[in-house]
Amino acid sequence: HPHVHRSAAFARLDPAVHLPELTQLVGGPAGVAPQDAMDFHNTDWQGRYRGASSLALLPSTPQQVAAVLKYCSDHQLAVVPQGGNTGLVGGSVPVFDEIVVSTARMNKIRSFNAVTGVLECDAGCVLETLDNYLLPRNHTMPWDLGAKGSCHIGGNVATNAGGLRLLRYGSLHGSILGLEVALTDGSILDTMSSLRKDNTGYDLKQLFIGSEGTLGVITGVSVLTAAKPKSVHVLYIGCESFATVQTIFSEAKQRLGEILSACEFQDAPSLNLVLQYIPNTRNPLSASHPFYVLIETSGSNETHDLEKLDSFVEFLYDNKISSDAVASQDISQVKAIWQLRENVASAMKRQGEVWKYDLSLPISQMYPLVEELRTRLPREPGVLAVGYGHLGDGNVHINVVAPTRSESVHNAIEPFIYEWTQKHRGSVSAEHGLGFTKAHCIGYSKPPRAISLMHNIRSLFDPKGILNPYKVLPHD
Ligand code: FAD
Ligand code: 2HG
Ligand code: ZN
Repeated sequence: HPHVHRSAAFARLDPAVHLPELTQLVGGPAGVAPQDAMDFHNTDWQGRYRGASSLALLPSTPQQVAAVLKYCSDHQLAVVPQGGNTGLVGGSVPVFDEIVVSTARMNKIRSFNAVTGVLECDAGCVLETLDNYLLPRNHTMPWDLGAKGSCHIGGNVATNAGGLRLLRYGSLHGSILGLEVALTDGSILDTMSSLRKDNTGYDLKQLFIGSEGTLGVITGVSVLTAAKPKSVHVLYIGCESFATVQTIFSEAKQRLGEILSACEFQDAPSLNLVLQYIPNTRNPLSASHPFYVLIETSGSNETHDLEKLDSFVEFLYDNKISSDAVASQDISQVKAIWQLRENVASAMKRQGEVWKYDLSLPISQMYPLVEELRTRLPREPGVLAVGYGHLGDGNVHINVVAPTRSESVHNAIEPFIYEWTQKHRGSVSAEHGLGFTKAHCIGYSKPPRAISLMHNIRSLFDPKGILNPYKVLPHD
């Protein structure tokens, strides 16, 4: 990391002194990850960052987490909170020798109320495991993402993950009813609650949603789950232009109304990479198109939903908005179509080195940016830009891939892409957070006064600055 130096403020782990004491705080050797697991804990999902930590702790209770944080704070040892380690901005792995504190062993469901839909669980529960628990109980998680098989609910909260259901259920700021958080002073902040309404003072839990491990370690989560929809359908639509993509979104809102539950888009190069790298995928349409829109409907009455969907497709055909659309016929086709969109990130990774941008922009500006970016990129074999994302949420993912990490590609993209986003009053991180990759980019989306208040809040919760150093906020 040429632009970051290890802070001299931090102590180095002394295996003779710190290790036995920390091992005791996590209840013995079972609370310490084996050495052969350190490669996993040190390396991010993209394989872009590799830390040099020699210790990952696996506490099994909130009390253990709090004790570890107090010990590390007292001994000036830096810490990285880690969930499923699927984050995309280098926030979940050590930059240098920080101690990893993982939620992997805190994975119990605490309670579920089938009347209110409130689920309380440990922070280390895997998102998909929670959904599989809820489905037979006629409920579902109010968010979903491609990383569901590995990401932890604590990590989702810490990143304020967006994902594929935000259009329907809103952000985690609404779905999370309470949190339990271990703090660096050794205390546990208990705001676990099943109340939807509670205006008693400042809503402190909101601060931890999207705090990316800089304010405390989330150990417990209370979430308002959703009723499981009885009828779910997916429509995959081929489009000839990005103007058509926008028309489809606005018509879908009008014509599908309350059953519209997701609206995603992807361009042809992003679909082609999925078809190339992900086994058992195929384009379900009769031809290739420059753009594809994925629409999901979720409702409670199959006949009613199908009637609406059919007439929506008819509308698209009659008005020559698209001439090529396919609707899922059963739940396996729903999944197969979602795979085409969910697997873009995995397919990109197999193609080469990837630069990722996760922008909120006015919808009309999303694709013009991709096109302008393409004109700037070096005309070299294997250099490619793709655009896709959460159309309905105003969130575009722009990924550039090249055969190797290259200065000329990097300089063609940055700072251009950030300046462009700032000019259009967008956000340089819509849903992935700032982490390590984008800690220096916050100024493109937030004014100096906001950033200085964030520094103040951070030092209130973490006066020694041990939590996820070098991440989220600019540092010297
Ligand atoms: P980690 O990666 O382990 O950590 C992420 C950050 O949170 C780090 O800064 C870490 O320090 C902190 N953290 C983790 N756990 C805690 C805790 N208990 N307390 C305090 N801090 C903690 N994101 C989206 O928003 N939408 C998507 O659609 C989406 N799709 C994805 C698809 C794929 C294939 C992948 C690989 C990632 C995707 N992501 C998406 C990125 C997303 O941020 C993560 O997948 C997820 O929210 C992180 O959860 P995690 O448990 O893996 O956290
Ligand atoms: C998605 O929506 C994820 O597929 C990943 O947020 C986006 O990898 C990316 O850029
Ligand atoms: Zn996304």
